[in-house]
Amino acid sequence: MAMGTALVYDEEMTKYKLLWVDPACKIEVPERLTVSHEALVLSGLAERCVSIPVREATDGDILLVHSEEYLEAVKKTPSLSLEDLMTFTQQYGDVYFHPNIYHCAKLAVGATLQLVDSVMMEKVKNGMALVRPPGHHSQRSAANGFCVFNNVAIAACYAKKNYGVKRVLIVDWDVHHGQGVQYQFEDDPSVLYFSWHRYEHQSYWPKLRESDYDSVGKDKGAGFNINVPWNKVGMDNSDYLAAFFHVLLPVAYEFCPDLVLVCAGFDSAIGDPEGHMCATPDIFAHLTHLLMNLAGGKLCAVLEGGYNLTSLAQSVCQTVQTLLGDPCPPPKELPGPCKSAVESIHCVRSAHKQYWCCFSHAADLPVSERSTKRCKAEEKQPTGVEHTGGGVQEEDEVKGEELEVVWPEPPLRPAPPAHTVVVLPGGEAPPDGCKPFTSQHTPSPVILNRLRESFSEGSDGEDTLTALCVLIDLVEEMERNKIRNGLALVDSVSTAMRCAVQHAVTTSLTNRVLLVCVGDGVVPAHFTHDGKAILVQISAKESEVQKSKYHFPVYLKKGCSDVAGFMQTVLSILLPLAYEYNPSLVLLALMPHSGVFHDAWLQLTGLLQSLAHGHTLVLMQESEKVFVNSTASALQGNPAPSLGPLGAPLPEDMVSLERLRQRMQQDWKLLQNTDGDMGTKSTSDEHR
Ligand code: Q9C
Ligand code: ZN
Repeated sequence: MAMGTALVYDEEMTKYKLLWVDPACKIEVPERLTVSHEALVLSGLAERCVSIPVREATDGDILLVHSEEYLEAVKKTPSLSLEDLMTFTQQYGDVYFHPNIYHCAKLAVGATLQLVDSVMMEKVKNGMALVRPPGHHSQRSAANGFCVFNNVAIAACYAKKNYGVKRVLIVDWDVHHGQGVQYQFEDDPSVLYFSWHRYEHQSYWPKLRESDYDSVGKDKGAGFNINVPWNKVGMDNSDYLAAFFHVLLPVAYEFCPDLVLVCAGFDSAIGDPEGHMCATPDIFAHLTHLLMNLAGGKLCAVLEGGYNLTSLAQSVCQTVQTLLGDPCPPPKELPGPCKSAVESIHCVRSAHKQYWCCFSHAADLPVSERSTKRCKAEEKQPTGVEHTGGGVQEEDEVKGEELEVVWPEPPLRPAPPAHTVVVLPGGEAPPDGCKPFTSQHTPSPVILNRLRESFSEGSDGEDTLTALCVLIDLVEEMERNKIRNGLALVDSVSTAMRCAVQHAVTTSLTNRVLLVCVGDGVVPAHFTHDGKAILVQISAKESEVQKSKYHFPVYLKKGCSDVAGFMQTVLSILLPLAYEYNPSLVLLALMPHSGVFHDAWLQLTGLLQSLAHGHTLVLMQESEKVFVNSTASALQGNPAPSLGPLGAPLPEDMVSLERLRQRMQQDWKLLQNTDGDMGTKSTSDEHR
């Protein structure tokens, strides 16, 4: 299995800049690259990466996307006079040329291709390329939006050509629409392009009709272009996560890419003078993590925009640190998406419901809202005034004065000294890279007594007690951040779970436990009454009733064995719930004979690692021994295998999941994906 994270960078790409006065271009400065790289070095992240040299792209590479005429024209720019450079520049929008930019643009493409090579040849697991100029706005025969060659579009073509990659997912989290990427792959079903972007009903640059949600792709590529237009500024962590849970991730899993490319622009983060959004740099840890179990972990992030140097550098570090496998910082305060974001998400889902099974039961649009552009433009309010924090109003910009936006530094993300420990019945060898866990402490008499009272019904009383003591000790070591993950093979999942959660909620350290049970079996739900624990059980038992406000039985007709229904549950119900709950510990239980598809279980295990500082305790019934090695591997951050393109979940499951989601969205705002009367209005809407 490939290991390590590549970092592709060369200082040469800082050696061009704007040589004349142009307010539209003055934010694109060499320091964008130097501060990002410097931050990686100072934080110690750079030296943990595998450093990969850049190269110059060849003409052949560039011609994968661009026309010969355009390439020849750009080739001449190094010898142009300043005046001729300015004239040459004027034929394009929001871009500038410099005598050295052609050289840098070749390095930017070459750096991206070096990254793709390292990942595809399994020299590394994943990586990031820090490049200038960016790429996603450039088109077959045009420079645009600071971009000269389309680095990521070229990379997708290159991967298809050189590595036989069948499906590429491009995630464009830059705040601008990468129209260059959209144009390149519009009719191509082998490349799925997802972009969210500041749009404001077509009033924000590049002001294109085709950036709206109803541009879904053409001909064979219909359904493979996904635009999420943000019609307000100030979108925050909740809005971004909602777009991932309710749009990108379900489609991405259904599509099943062989490679994920990220147009990693950080102008979508707080403080950016272009984006005016409010998402904090730590959100990129989560966006990255949520993509890391696709394509067997083959993920290449390539820098695009990002113009607030502080926000940019922090966001780059968050991304790289996640690629390296450090625990994600828990996202705090997720009030749910704002009304405008829900509306955009609703529109995208309905525009794509004919193309993707995961949206087959998505709500239709009210007839009056076929186009957000047409319908909303009239009722449009002055931009930004509803938002606080990130919004800088037009007048301020005219005066040339940006209000200073401040936010706390992202928290540190220390990795515990021990990564994954296992508790196996006597004599079993621990899986690769795991230490067997042995109790360091003898349990206090208080604990022993409590255990004896609650758990010694069985015949082998003392043995059970000893085993439970070990589990309790393990939970405590995880709470102390001495150990990241644990995996225990137990003779009764149900008892072990009851014991672990009871202990966790009675200690002062852990106040929120997320319990996830996969498969049928009696699971005690009484400890969920006060919200100190919440329980999600995915099973085939229809009779299961909700026992408390914090108990969520999810019924699937064929139980966990239906991969599509299982993943739909995980992505659109469990993850948003889990993120909003923000657990301090995750207990993941594999019930006997759950029937869960092995790789789907591993996907779940991997995905849950972004919560609770990465602390998951997995409890598995002894009969499920064949899952031990692979589960331990997933806990250690190794990407789960791809599931293959997913088919349709059973229609009746889709109906019941949708009903459950609608019920839950009253209390859990991150589950909202539908605007209008069927959904409840978010309480956080008023100030937006
Ligand atoms: N105030 C990238 O982020 N200027 N390009 C818009 C509106 C163009 C951004 C001016 C911004 C281009 C890669
Ligand atoms: Zn941008």
